[in-house]
Amino acid sequence: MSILKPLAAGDPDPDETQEWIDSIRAVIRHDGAPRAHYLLARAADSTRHTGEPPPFNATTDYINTIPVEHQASMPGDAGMERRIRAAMRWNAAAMVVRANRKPGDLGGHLATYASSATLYEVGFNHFWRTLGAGHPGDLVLPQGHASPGFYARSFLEGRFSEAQLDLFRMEVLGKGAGLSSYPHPWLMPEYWQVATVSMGLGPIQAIYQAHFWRYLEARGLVAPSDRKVWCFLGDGETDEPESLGALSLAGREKLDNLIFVVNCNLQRLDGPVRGNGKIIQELEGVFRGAGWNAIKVLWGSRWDPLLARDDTGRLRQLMMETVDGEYQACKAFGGAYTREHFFGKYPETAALVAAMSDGEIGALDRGGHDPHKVYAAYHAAVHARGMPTVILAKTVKGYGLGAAGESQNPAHQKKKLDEADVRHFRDRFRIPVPDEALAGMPYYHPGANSPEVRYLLEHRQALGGFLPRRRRRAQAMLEAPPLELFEPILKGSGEREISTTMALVRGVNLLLRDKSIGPRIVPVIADEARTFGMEGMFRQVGIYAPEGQKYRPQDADQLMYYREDSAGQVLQEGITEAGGMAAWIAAATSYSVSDVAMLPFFFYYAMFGFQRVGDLCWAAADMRARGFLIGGTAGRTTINGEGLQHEDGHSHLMAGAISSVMAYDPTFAYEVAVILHDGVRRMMGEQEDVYFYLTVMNENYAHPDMPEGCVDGILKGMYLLHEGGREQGGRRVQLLGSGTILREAMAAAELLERDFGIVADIWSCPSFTQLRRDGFEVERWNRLHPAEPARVPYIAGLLQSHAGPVIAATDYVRGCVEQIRAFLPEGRRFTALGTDGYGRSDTREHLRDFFEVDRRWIAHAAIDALARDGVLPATEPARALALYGLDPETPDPVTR
Ligand SMILES: Cc1ncc(C[n+]2csc(CCOP(=O)(O)OP(=O)(O)O)c2C)c(N)n1
Ligand SMILES: [Mg+2]
Repeated sequence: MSILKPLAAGDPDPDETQEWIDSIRAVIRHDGAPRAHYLLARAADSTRHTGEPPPFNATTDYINTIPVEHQASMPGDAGMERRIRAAMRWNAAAMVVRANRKPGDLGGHLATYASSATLYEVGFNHFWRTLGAGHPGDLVLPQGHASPGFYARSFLEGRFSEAQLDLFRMEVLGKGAGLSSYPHPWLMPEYWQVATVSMGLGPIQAIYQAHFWRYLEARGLVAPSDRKVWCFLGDGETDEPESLGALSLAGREKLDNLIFVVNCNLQRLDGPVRGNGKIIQELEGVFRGAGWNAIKVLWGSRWDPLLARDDTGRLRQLMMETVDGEYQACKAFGGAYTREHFFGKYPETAALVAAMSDGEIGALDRGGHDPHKVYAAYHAAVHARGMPTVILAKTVKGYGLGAAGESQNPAHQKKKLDEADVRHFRDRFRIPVPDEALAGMPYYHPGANSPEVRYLLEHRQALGGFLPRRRRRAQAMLEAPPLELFEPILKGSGEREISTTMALVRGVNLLLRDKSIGPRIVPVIADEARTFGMEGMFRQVGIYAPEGQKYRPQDADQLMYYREDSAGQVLQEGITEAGGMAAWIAAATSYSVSDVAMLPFFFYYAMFGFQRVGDLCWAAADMRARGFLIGGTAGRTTINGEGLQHEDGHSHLMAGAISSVMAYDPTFAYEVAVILHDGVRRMMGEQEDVYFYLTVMNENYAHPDMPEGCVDGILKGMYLLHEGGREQGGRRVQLLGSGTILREAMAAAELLERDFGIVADIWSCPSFTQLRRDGFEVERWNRLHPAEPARVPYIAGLLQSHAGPVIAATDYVRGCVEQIRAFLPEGRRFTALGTDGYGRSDTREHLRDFFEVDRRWIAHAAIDALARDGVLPATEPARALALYGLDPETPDPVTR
């Protein structure tokens, strides 16, 4: 038990220290470790009252957390696993090296998987269960750039051919058989389950997956199980705020279905992660502080005898005081260097290795490369109860690459090996590739019937089958409700003035009552429910709280009190859009990950969606997420008092950049109903891999009944809302709008008629994005089919029979309506109005004047267009400016 011996250095009275340790050991022997912990905690407490800083330390010695005598021993054949691992290392490297010998600079990574092969292989052989008949499956989130290792395993398993390995990063040439650079369910929909390569998104998603699984269990939607989320991340990756930002949720909710494995190779892309410090100690403190079970796997088994002989405590002292930059140098320069610069620092430590050769010193492996140590840590992790576990595994970046990259600063970007490097690699891992074949770095497969492959397959069979494997559709088909379900919002509001936000919340409430879809709805909120008028849901369906409600809420006597419930349906994630989005993704991919299709609605405030968490929005699409994102109280002039950094004038451009996002900006309640219905139909009924984005606003006005025959147009993005009468002398214009600004266009039509005798047709355009998509599709088809009759873009078809210039205005930047310019009927004049520039606070009226999107500016733009077309005398625009009080010298809003 040398680890309990006191460190001599800095200890003024080692004997006294030893006495204390002996008595604690006696307590452990007689009453168990929990009692010993209790006594120590009370003793430490009593020191806090002395005025000295608290003595408690969140970190422990720089040695393995699990002592040798408590290590679970690894079943199976360690020699066999070593040979299999070697083959995977080789093939993973061969894939990258071969790819980079082809023209095209395909890139790829050697060093990351080289450092983490053991971490993955112990999981594959002994722990990770596949989704399938007997088990709901563990979910493994790999480090994205370790993907060659996954492909290498699948190759040995017979899932991929050599030809496919040669299509690594050649997905175009591969025509569906190529292997994607990183985990991408969009590109390999039956293989990868998650998209993780954007640093930080894996960890935060993992936490919310584990959280969401508990939610599904608590709500009785899945049976409780022992399935786990395993998330691999790099030590450099922990710099990302998303990586560590949600740790406290996992600690607070005691998510013992969650295991993080941090591959601590001490390096990131450019160099050391913490050259002057110790990343593992830093992380240990952070995770422990957040309520995690932290297991350090620092040293391989060959260190055990040295530590056992460390009677003076010098070795542990040395381990603690050596910084990561030095550890890296030891691995880069080898045994002789390590003897001199590490062990040589103290006579006691030099003596410990005096009888060892330099080769033996060099072979003192780090813990993350020792399957026995890794197994013991995983074993402890899956058996931990009441807290999530992090395994901090110390590894070597580029392990085995030797001079070509092992522990070298540029290792991350190493993707080529020359023949000498290849030979070294082959020899180190004893790969049976003959000298004469080395130059081509051929793949190595021991044969489908080899003991290695049989071993591999048997172990996977015992764990349910191959991994990764992705389910494309939930097995159970759900019936989407008919449009009539939304009857109350399809018909007009009469005199009552409501907002589209209210209409939407009403729609979600109607869905909540639907027998088939209702239980699948997941309202996700980042502390803005009251903003959207959704507080009624608190009482109605409850807020998910794993421990129920242990207090009497302040508003308990109110009808709509703050009700927390262990089976609550609302996910109130607190003020974290990243957390809300990660929870939404977990729900939106639950059809695949858990075979339970859910329909999440994430309501976020203003521009804190695509702008704030755009990378997660992208990952969601990549993962074929299905659900609704709701940009609540949106628009640059409609959330009038909020000013810059709130008012959203551009999210539709961002949403429109993601092909599987259907983005809408409705004006009327019935439009909301039609879009909602279509989303539920497509995503839940048809199980289509799309997601919907709606912006809804907080301006109250009366909503009309749904006009006949507009459903299709709403969904396509445009329909005729009001047909003007007959015009005279070509005095006709087409006014287009969306959101609340459509109502300004309607008002502009009245001004035009009254003041200038101009007739306007009014078009509601809930989605300029959809109009643009249709336009591009038609344009491309026409280009590729020159001999066939040309097709007409949807918008051009609508406007062909409606003469006059087109004026389009919304509460978003001009680029938003600009999307349709190319698809208008030939020669049609077009004016785009929008809210470009920085937001600011004022009344809606003032803001719409400022951004030049109110009825007067729209009317003036129409008159200007007609004058340019020669329909109106050239003096009319000036008359309009004067009549409507528009100052031609007012500075452009984008400059202010
Ligand atoms: C958000 C984001 N920024 C940058 C990158 C580019 N990148 C890929 S790997 C890497 C270094 C990773 O270092 P570490 O997390 O320590 O992983 P290791 O390869 O050392 O295991 C970087 C910067 C990325 N993938 N995602
Ligand atoms: Mg690293």
